[in-house]
Amino acid sequence: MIISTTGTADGNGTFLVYHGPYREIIPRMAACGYKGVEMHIEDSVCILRDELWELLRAYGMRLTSIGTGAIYGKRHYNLVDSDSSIRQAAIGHLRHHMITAQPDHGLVIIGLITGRMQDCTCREEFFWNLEESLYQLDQLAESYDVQLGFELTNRYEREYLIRIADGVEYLRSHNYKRILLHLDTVHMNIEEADIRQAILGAKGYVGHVHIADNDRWYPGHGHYPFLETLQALKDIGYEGTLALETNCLPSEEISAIRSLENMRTMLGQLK
Ligand code: LER
Ligand code: MN
Repeated sequence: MIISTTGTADGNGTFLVYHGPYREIIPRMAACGYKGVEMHIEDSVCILRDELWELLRAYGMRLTSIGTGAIYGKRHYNLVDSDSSIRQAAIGHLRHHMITAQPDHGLVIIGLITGRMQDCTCREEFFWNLEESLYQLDQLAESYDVQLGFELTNRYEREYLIRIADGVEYLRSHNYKRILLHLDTVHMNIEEADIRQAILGAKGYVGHVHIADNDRWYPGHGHYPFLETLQALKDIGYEGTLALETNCLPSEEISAIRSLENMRTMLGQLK
């Protein structure tokens, strides 16, 4: 499993570790010992992709994943909206993130940009629009040779597809080639009755994992059962990214250092 830190050049993003221009934060991530990064990008059209890629190469870092949720708050782009032009705007927007992710065949996150019940008229429309949008995104992901991670979020952020078992059933009943589930320890902590069993039931369906303690601080700060989660992920053969979607408290440096130390220690304790 690859440990990634998180960063953004967009000036927002409460639950991210590094904030600032790429030329400043990528060297700091590498100096701390990270080899992977999940960048949260508001709009891939507005970034200097070449500069980002030059810096990643120069510092031996891999762009494992791209966080995409900011645009739901900013422009309300989403995949389930009753207005098809909004759905198409969201798909076009995610296509540009796929281009950013392409050199490392990274994973583009479909989390908050999924949208909510309030964006359409009824449950049937939610699932109908979601299915159609995800098929379009799946084809695009295949053509760009990147992955998509459908993030299961908690009940306060979405009405449907919040538990792992529901996500597995959804993917089983669709024939997506590039979409897997994206788990997040904060959401699992709220929604799963038995985290180990839930993960064991998702064998073959997990594509990405967000790591943060129950209070969104670095792992080890709170009471989330990381060893159980990491052992279950190992037991299902998960070899993907563990991306630290934590806040930067008490400071960027302490959050980044403790996250890496604690994750390495726990990964070393797995059977
Ligand atoms: C996005 O990855 C996520 O987990 C959200 O809950 C953050 O608000
Ligand atoms: Mn998350």
